[in-house]
Order: sequence, then structure tokens, then C-alpha cells
Amino acid sequence: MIKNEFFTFPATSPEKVEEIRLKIGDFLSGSRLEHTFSVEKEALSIAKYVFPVYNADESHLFDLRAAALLHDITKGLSLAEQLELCEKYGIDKGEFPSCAILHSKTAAYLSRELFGINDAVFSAILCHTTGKENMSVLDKIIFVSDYIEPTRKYEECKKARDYFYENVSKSPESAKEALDGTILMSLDGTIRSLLRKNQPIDVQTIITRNYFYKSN
Ligand code: DGI
Ligand code: FE
Ligand code: FE
Repeated sequence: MIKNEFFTFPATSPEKVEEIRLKIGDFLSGSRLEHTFSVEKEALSIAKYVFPVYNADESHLFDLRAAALLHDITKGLSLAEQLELCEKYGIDKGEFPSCAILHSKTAAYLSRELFGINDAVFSAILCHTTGKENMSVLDKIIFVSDYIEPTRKYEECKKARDYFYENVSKSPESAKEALDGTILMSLDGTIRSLLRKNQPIDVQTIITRNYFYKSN
């Protein structure tokens, strides 16, 4: 059993999650909304393996649900709107401002203002695109769910999904290694794809990639 270090805060209530579920359709639609519900389902599926190993109370499944439902809440906004929210919340817009990078940060702040999410949910939303060093279990589950949920059709996402479930089923102790290995695969896949498209890479993506490369 790994020490229960991330679950010392009060969990999101089931009522709050239902409130979020009712309102999220005002912000997202079509395939983006489908992706959101798929991330929620995937996060619960991952938690089935991971929560027992971390001795995590099941009430924290509602934190996962909240983070999954809200993680892309600002994904439909334009870059100008993202930048307005950065200004409003004092978010550093970074070296290469883009919706791809900024939506995770604006989503965390907007979700906190609209729904009063706890710090663990805030963190999982905030780092869901680039990851970070020392991610909590909740951060990791959301990060991995976002990449491997089955509406993503890329071959690299499918490979990461197979890798996670093959490894996590081996033994309960392998949950941490399976999560960390999948995060590394996901970051490698994202970096490769950004290079193919000649896109800038956020410095945090590189920092996180090297951190998981070393810890693997
Ligand atoms: O919002 P989603 O599409 O569900 O997933 P996400 O939040 O992981 O965002 C993925 C998008 O963000 C994808 O188009 C790749 C892009 N992205 C991820 N890391 C970086 C990045 N884009 C840039 N420019 N730099 C990065 O480091
Ligand atoms: Fe996202
Ligand atoms: Fe997403």
C-alpha cells in the first residue's frame, strides 16, 4: 500500500458534481462534450485500479468527476477570450500563448469562480495539458484519462491505453508505474506530434517529460 498523501482534504459533494454536469453543456457541445463525459468515465475506470493502492476513500471519486467534467470548460473560447481571462485571473500567458496551452489554466480559474472547486480539483484541471513535477494521484488520473479515453482515435493514444491497462492489471503494486509510464508515453506522443506540425512546445511540457523520463 502506498501512503495516502493526497486525500487529506474534504471531497467534492455529489450534489456539486450534478450541478456541474447540468451546466457544462452551456460551455461545450458536440465532440468536445462527448470527450468530457468520456474522460469522466475513463477516470473512474482508472481509479478502480489506482484508488485501492493509494488507500483513497471512494468519496474522492467525486473530485475526479468534477475535474473531468470541468477540465476543458474554456476549450471553446477564442485566443482573445483566453487572454482576457488570463488578465482577469493574473495567469502568466507564457512564451507562446495559444488556446491549446491556455485553456487548462483558464479552465481551472473559471471553474473555481463558478463552482467553488477544491484545491485538488483546481490542480488537476490546471496541469492537465502540460503535466508538472510531483503530480498528485488525482492530477495523474485526469492527465492519463484525457489522453487515453476511447473517443481519441490516434494510434499513439490507443497504444498508451493498451499499455496502461496491460500494466495496471499485472499487480496492484504496479499502479504507480503504470500511471507514470503512461504519462511519459503521452508526453512523448504530444511532443512528437507538435514537432511534426512544427508547433512550439511549452517549457513545462519538456520539464514534465524529463521528470517522468528520469523517474521511469
Ligand atoms: O484539450 P484536449 O484536446 O482534450 O487535450 P489537452 O488539454 O491535452 O490539449 C491537447 C492539445 O494541446 C493538443 O492539440 C496538443 C496541445 N499541446 C499539448 N502540449 C503542448 C501543446 N501545444 C503546444 N503548442 N505546446 C505544448 O507543449
Ligand atoms: Fe484540455
Ligand atoms: Fe481534454
